[in-house]
Amino acid sequence: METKPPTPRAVLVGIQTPEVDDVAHEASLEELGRLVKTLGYEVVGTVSQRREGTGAGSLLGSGKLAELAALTGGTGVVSSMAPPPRSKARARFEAAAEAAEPAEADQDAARKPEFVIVDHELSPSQIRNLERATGAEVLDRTGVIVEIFHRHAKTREAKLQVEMARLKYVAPRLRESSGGGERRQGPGAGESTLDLDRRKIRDRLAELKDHLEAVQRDSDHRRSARQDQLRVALVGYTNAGKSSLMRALTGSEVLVEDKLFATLDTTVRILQPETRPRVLISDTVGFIKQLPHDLVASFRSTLTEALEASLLLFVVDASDPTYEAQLEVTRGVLREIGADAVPSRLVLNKMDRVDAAGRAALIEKHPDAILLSAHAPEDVSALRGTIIAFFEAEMVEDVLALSYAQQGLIGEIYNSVRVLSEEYDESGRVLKVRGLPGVIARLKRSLAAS
Ligand SMILES: Nc1nc2c(ncn2[C@@H]2O[C@H](COP(=O)(O)OP(=O)(O)OP(=O)(O)O)[C@@H](O)[C@H]2O)c(=O)[nH]1
Ligand SMILES: [Mg+2]
Repeated sequence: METKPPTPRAVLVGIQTPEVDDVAHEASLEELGRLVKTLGYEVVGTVSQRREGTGAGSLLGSGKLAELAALTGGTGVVSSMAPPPRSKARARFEAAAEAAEPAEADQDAARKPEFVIVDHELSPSQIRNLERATGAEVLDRTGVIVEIFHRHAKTREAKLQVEMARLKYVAPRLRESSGGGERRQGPGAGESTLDLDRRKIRDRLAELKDHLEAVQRDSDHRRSARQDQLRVALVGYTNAGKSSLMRALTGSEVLVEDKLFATLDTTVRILQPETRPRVLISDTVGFIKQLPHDLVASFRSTLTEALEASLLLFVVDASDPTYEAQLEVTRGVLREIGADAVPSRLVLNKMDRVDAAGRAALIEKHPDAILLSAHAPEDVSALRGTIIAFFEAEMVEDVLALSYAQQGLIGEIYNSVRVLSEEYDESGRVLKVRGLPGVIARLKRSLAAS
């Protein structure tokens, strides 16, 4: 008989520190819930507490900790005994997942959550303490995001990058497996199993780094081939609708999903209907608050794509009450990598979900923004017009002279600038062209050199 392993259950935990207001706190937990669902877990409860900070050894006060432990079936106390005890719920869950036995319906309803998911970055000892008190497995926000990236990575580059970020996340959180500080015999003698695991991780990281560099040399090559083209990058918070716009603008079949981090790889497509010169649109990985630093750094190809674009479209889900905070996260990450010098336009998406009063308020707050819905063809075609007008305004007219020996360059010229007229004289062809100044300068250089 076909049986599915039971859906893991999770309790969310959030601390509301004094600088965080109620709306932001709620939104953050809601977003964590969506991240957890993206992982395929079911959220069965939330425990939240106001505290001065998130640094306490067991994160929560003892009363709240007991409340959480009551949900997960743990003891509620942080005993100093290693390893952390497993709750009956978690043991049953693991046994069921292994045997893939159908869980009885009533037993399933009574199943306690096997995961505690905390909306903050935790230290390894906080994770250990919470696991001891709850008997559940504890993941923090970073752990969840790293896990999602791990599952969604498709291309070789993304996979390598995510494995590196994951190892960097895991390494400091490794704990002694049962048997504690036992010493090994033979090669590596004198190292504890923990040291050995850490050494393996270091070796693996070095290996990954080499692979990654090779893959990136390749993609740098492809990118530099696109260097002089008219390029637009769609950037923004996860789930804002970047891939939907990409699809609508380019007629491509990129993945659109109501999931966080549906896109992990940069894709580049031509704006349709095609223009001359043509415009390339790139879709990029979404951002999220507290995006782990290693992951930001590792998404080099996305970020480079943004840095090298002539125009950034900041896509925002305007129907989300926290859209401004989301926009700030996006701006912050791009500022960090120096992409704030690239010209940009704000695109307020999902306007079909915003009422008239909301629309008026958005216009007042962001008078220069483009308001649209990625699902409305007339909006998308207006955006296409805006993109074309942007490049049109940057373009200049100039004259290129080709000798008869240089006719081989004609294809490249037609691809990178618009040819307004062609004339022939005794020395060759004279083209009147319109294009970006940088592109024309490069064409002149290659004509002079050939
Ligand atoms: N109502 C409405 N929904 C939209 C609009 N644009 C996108 N969506 C929906 O929003 C969800 C996310 O869209 P995506 O295009 O995958 O978002 P993304 O920005 O690429 O997300 P990531 O790849 O996760 O960063 C999907 O369910 C889309 O159908 C819109 O204009 N209106
Ligand atoms: Mg996407």
